[in-house]
Amino acid sequence: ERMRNILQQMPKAELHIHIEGSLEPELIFALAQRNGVSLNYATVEELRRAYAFTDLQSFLDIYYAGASVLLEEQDFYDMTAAYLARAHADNVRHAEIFFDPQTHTARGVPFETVINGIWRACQDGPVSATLIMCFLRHLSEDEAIATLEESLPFRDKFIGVGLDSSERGHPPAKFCRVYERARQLGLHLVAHAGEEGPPAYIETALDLLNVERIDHGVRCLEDPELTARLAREQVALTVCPLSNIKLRVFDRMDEHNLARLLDAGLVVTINSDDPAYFGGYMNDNFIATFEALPLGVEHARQLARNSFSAAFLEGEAKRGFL
Ligand code: ES4
Ligand code: ZN
Repeated sequence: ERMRNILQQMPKAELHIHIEGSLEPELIFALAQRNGVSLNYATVEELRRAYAFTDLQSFLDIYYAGASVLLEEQDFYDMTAAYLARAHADNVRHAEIFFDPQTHTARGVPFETVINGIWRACQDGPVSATLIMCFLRHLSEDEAIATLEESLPFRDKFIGVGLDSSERGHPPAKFCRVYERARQLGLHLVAHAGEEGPPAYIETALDLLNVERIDHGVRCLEDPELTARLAREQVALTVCPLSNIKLRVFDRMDEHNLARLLDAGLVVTINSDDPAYFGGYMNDNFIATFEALPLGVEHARQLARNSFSAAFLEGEAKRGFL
């Protein structure tokens, strides 16, 4: 109970949240109605019952279906405003939010509709928030490059690029050229690696893409040399405990390796990934992790400190949070 209060009240940063994954079933139905989009589910309850995932791909199929109700700039605004209000309630003081433009442009929604809606909500929101544009790794590198070019008129509205969607069979090496171009543009670089994919993907994300943080990265412990390197170079891992259970990266929370990652000296952070789909927001992730693993107040403070030190904040803003 005391621990729960500490976790809830602690100021924290969220560094791994897909905004499309914050779309709650109730908002999916409301937007479907507002936009005249038909869904394959009759009720909120029926949709929720479909959230029985067996792996990353079974989740992604439903996640892309849910996102199909987003058509107008106001829809993207409303989704983002709802997430920021929820994050604020969890004492999140800063969020670096992923968005997936290709999920929407492929359906005919203009790039500017997506980014303007999300960005405007960030400007209006109760917490500091910045945007990271993700490329869908199941699509080609040429499509990622076209997306980066399309984003250039909005260069000042996002701070970095990331890589998400189906990991297996789509290694970081596939995206060398687009990451080099993003680097030249002065963008921050992150990538999902070592969630379902092997430790080698973490290594190539660092060596070939020059990423500054690894999203997930939990499979690094299978490779002791890689683990030592991540500790030495203080590469942050944005770990998402409830996501890892729902997508069966670990069978049960008491088998999660987060405590071992911390013990190895890694810069671990706790994040929600797709909170509407995985059973909770930031504090739900902290509480579930601390209930299952041998972690105490010092670990909590370390995780909160890590979230700000790993954030892409600079100068006065960073010092203010640390
Ligand atoms: C994602 Cl958990 C996860 N992994 C990869 N891509 C994603 N997109 C949204 N959630
Ligand atoms: Zn993710």
